[in-house]
Amino acid sequence: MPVAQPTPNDIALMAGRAGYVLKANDRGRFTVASPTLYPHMWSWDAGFVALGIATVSVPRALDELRTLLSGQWTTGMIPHILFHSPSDYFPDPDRWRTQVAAARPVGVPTSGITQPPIHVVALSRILHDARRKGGADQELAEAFVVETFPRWLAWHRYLATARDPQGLGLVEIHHGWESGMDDSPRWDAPYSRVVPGPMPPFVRRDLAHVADPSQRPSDAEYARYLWLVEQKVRARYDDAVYRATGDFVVGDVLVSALLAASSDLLADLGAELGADPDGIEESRAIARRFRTGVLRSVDPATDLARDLDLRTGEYLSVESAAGFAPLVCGGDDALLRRQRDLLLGPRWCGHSRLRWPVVPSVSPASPAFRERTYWRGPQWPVLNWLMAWALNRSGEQEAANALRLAGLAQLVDCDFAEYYEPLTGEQLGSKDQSWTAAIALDFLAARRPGRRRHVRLLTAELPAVTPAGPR
Ligand code: 9WN
Repeated sequence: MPVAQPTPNDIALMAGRAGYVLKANDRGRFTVASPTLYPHMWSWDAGFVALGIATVSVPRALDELRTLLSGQWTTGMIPHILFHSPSDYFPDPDRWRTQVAAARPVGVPTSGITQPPIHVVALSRILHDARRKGGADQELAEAFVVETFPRWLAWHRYLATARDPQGLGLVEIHHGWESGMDDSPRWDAPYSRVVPGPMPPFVRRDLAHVADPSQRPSDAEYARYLWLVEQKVRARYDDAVYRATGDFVVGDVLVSALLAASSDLLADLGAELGADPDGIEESRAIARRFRTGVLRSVDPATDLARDLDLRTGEYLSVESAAGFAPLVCGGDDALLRRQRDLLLGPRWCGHSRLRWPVVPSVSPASPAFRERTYWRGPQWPVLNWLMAWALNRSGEQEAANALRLAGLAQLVDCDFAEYYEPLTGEQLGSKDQSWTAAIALDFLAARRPGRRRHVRLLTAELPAVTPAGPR
């Protein structure tokens, strides 16, 4: 079904409203993931937020990443939440009890687990914007890359060593939250072996912020999530101790693909700006190893990458969007073309029942598909952005643009929901979600190699509109 194009008025409104959402969620030097449900700084949200803000302000985008780095542990780990002030979000710092870990940062309470390494992807987008603008923005961004190169490398090195001690080329996650896709069916088999033991009682607070509890993970799932937190605390957040004692240890293909892509980019940025040659070589080696791990996991029967349950040694075959990890890390052109066709075809974005031809979190043709439940089927605009970014980077501009146009059409209501019901287009979860607004800004300001238009026209007929006022 052809996508109805937003009108010029829609586009101007969307740009203005997206900027307004990000401004309203701005807390000075960081942005809350959403005003109600997620009133803190989340790690991968911050990456998307920073690249969206960069379309408006390069210095503010860099501040976002600098604030995130203030939470980095001495192991190199970037934690998944930085808690700058008290709130009703649960689990809170009292539950994470990261004071048991010697590696925690001083100055800001954090959680004790990770999220996907999108940050250097964001940094490269910010640098691109800064160079297009030139002058002080360019100087600032280049100096930031040089200054923070060792910090990003330490983050990637942490994932490549503490989280892949056997050198499998797959980053090991210790909690579904580390994948960013909390209740994805990817994790059903490993979670079925997580049996909560004795732990302090808890009251969920997320349900107070959504209209319908069925959009969120169930209570049984939450008990498992909190049990894994308990196991991390008992291991004092030591990865080797957790590996020996914890219930959930899985090699995640999308995290691995992002590590490979981010490491490629970090090496390129470092080479351009004169970073330490050993660091550049280390980065390239990380990229090679994790690209190999991802490609090795591909199921020849489906052409999708598979997570590896490291407790059982079994690959996990689920038709989730993470299966497109090879698009993100590249390395096999023939597979890339097959994945492109699969993604745009009838099992995925081209499925006849979809309201918008936008990447769903799980294939609507899969028995695991649930159209209203969190990461079990709904469309997450950031995931669509990621696939569009990956296609674009691989030279698949037409396919990338198809996802981009459909993604913009989906957001035309300007509510910037956390996720969308894929069959009806209904908004689900939180409204005014920062990363959704951020990727809208980025989509509106789509880049062309070597230059960047103020707004890439949705159709050749539409006039150009600058997303955040005149430059
Ligand atoms: C737990 C903030 C985060 C996203 C995740 C998304 C959701 C948290 C939650 O919200 O996770 O980290 O409480 O459900 O699954 O991807 O980063 O937007």
